[in-house]
Amino acid sequence: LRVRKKSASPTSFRLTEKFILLLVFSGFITLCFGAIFFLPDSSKLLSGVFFHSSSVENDPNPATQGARPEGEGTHPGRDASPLQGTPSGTRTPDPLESRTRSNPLRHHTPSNNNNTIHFSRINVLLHLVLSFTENMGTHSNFVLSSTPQMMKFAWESYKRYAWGSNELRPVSKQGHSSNLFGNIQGASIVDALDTLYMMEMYNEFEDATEWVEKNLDFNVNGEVSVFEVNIRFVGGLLSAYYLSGKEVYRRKAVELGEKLLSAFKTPTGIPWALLNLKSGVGRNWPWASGGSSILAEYGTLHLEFMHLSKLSGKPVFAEKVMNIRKVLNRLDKPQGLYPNYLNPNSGQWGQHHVSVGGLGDSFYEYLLKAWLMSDKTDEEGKKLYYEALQAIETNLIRKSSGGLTYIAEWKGGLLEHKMGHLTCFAGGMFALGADGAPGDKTGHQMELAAEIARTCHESYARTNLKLGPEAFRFDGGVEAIATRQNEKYFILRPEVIETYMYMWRFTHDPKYRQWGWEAVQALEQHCRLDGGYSGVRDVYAGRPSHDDVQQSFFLAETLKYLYLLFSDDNHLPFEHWVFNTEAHPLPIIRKDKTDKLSDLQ
Ligand code: DMJ
Repeated sequence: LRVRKKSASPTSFRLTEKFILLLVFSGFITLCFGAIFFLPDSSKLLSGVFFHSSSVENDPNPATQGARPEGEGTHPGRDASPLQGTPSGTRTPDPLESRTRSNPLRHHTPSNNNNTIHFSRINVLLHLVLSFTENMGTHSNFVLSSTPQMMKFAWESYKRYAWGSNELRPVSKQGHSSNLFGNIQGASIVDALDTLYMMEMYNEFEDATEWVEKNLDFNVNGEVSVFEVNIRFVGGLLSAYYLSGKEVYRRKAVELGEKLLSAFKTPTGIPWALLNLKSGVGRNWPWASGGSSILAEYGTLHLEFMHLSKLSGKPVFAEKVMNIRKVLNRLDKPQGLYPNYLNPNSGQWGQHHVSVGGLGDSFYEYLLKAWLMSDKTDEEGKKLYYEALQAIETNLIRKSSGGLTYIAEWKGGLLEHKMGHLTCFAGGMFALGADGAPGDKTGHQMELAAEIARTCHESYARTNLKLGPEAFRFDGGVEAIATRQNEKYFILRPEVIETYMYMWRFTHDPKYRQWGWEAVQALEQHCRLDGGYSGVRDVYAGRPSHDDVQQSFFLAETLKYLYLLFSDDNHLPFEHWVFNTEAHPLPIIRKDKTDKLSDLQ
């Protein structure tokens, strides 16, 4: 002991040790002086990162306090401008270029700088040191569970155990493929591309690009869901193209789109649900009301197909989806509602079941977004959306005795007082559409949106695991609770977080970030396993039983919407982008670009 004590004494330092100490000390002093003299510009940035301005102080969300900037990856460079090669050949400024390179969990943007506090250089330095040490300790849990960290873990787990398969089985640590994708592989890779890019995980994005170049193959003998392949693969490829400018993504998207065209070979042009990519033979789900096509499937092609026409210069894609509109316009709508089933041979409705959740949901979403994506030139899309919304409000939206607003399901005029997790996306949709609502209804639609968000939050809050059930009911004495065993599961779905994200963007009410943070904690606690993230079988159980699937939409949507919930508003701003139903951002097609597409609209 004595010997050690002696050797540690400063008086006993040897010359070389003294020299090293001097070097370190003088390095530190130089750093401080450098920072003091070069801080004017960075002080703004640092004040956003390390200090809480007034609005941050009001925010109770632990997620938003004391965040440190994520290490930035290396930008992979662009082959070309994301919007080059359009039919009109004019370059539209890349909306992404204008965004801040910000930490997803940082509140303040240059545009929010009114309330940025300007500190003296010395103060900035002092706070920098203090915040750094503070963050090292108290916020380590938070830093670990922040969204990019979650994405990194989900991605690396998939890469380690299931690379090239469609999805990951995180318990059995192997690949998984549902029958939705036929023999197409790599759903998680394509679905994750834009999330990786947005989170500046450029090395991972490059790995994914290499896989797409070498392995993504649509010449497969297998039957795919036209809807699923469109929203995940076509949507994912289009967004990857618009974000990165890499030609391979444009080429692959158009190649797949061309294959999907065979699905439209029906007497009415309403596409089949299923298609064999090799033979080009289509059919419908055997369970769907006498061979009907499904509203949410044939009604969720519009955004992607308009972009395919734009990027390929071929009007055929836009023609196919505009024809779907024509068929629908000719039909009578019971009470103004759109039934979930439509026979592609006869052009007549099947069973009169109506839903804003499964089987109906994204049809309504795409009416609104078709209008927004057309730079508000698609007046028909707008009219159809607001008319449909009116019919939904009259016939499906109800308030429980406990004061929770919900959207019921309609079966031939009778209401089933059940709301699906899928239906929870509608809060975000109502908020997104509120601004354009006719007849002074903006405020009303925002209220409706907020009420749906609250109800969906309650469906999470009333469970043991604090994750939402697949469906919850408002009958038999319960409110926002699943009563049937087969409705108690949670498969990492995004819709509730999607609504929080839209509500946050439009209201800046901190409760939406607080609710998002609750979801992050529940996901980390109950869904994160050694081998990735898994869904759970019963959200009311004391302990989670895992379903062993990391859904590709967890990477495409759930984590992306979480990231955007905690990002600056100018990160993929709504003035420039719309999200397809799988959360793949597509740029708005500007009306000043007169091309074939505008004619078709
Ligand atoms: C996603 O594939 C899409 O959001 C789709 O519109 C509905 N279902 C899943 C996620 O729950």
